[in-house]
Amino acid sequence: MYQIIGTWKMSLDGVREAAELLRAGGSAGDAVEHAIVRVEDNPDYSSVGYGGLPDKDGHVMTDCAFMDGCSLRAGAAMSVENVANPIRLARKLCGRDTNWLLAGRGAEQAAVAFGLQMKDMRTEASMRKWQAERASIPEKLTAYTGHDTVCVLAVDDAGRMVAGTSTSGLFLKEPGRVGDSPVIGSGFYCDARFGAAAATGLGEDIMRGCLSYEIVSLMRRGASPADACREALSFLSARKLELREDAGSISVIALNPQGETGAATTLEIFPFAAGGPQGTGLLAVGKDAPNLRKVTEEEMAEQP
Ligand code: SD4
Repeated sequence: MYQIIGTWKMSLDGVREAAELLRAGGSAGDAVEHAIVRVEDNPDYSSVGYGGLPDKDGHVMTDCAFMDGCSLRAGAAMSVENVANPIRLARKLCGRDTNWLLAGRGAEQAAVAFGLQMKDMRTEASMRKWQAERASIPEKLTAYTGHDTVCVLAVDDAGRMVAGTSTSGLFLKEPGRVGDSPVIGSGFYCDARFGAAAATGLGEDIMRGCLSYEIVSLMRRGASPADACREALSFLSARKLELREDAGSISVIALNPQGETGAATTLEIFPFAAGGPQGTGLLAVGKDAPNLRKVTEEEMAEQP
């Protein structure tokens, strides 16, 4: 049974349209690409794609990934500038035997060779914010509030399963800084036999727990997507607390071949969009409310 989920309220419109594609017999890959492109193209979302917030030097540098769970192949790119839709680049790279994870100039050259649209990803608003805040960069950079990386997982009626991610990373990050989103096993993982998972939040912390692989591995051993998300995240949080660190800002989502979904978070509330034969809507979990629930109209209005 087809199903698609995407992180944060910002993915809701794209997930709704992508669910329609899946209902009409479209592939999981097309659905994931469609849902992510919708967020990348929207300049109101300052953590992804066009209008993303720049690094310390004023460059909008994006990271992205696409993984096909049937072939276990992935494509990903990091520190990429001026590629209009990074997810399309990741998808084009997926399927190669070698050279499927590219960085910087090489990734941009590949995008041009694939004939992908190139575009200045800076907007007046993103540059205004950079101008205003670049003189006072906080010592400890934090994840965005209420929105972050767009991660989309989908399974279609033919059993194909795909994971995709796209982000412009931390605002005011050091040039060359890369988070979890293009790193296989950390920001995303997908094996069509067992399930798919992806993460959003502070990449430096997510990578320390290789969270997405861990979640898929728990599903391989029989856990439901919800239990796998909770177990993997609470293990990392507990480990960080043991090390006298806070639990950090991390949220994860998962999907299994039966179309069951799950999520877990260290935040008060983590909303995500879900679309399937029953319709599309916004669900949420919270650190103290781990069971999946529908987001109320009131909460919906408060989400960026
Ligand atoms: C990263 N998880 O680069 C991504 C997105 C982000 O605050 O900006 N997090 O770490």
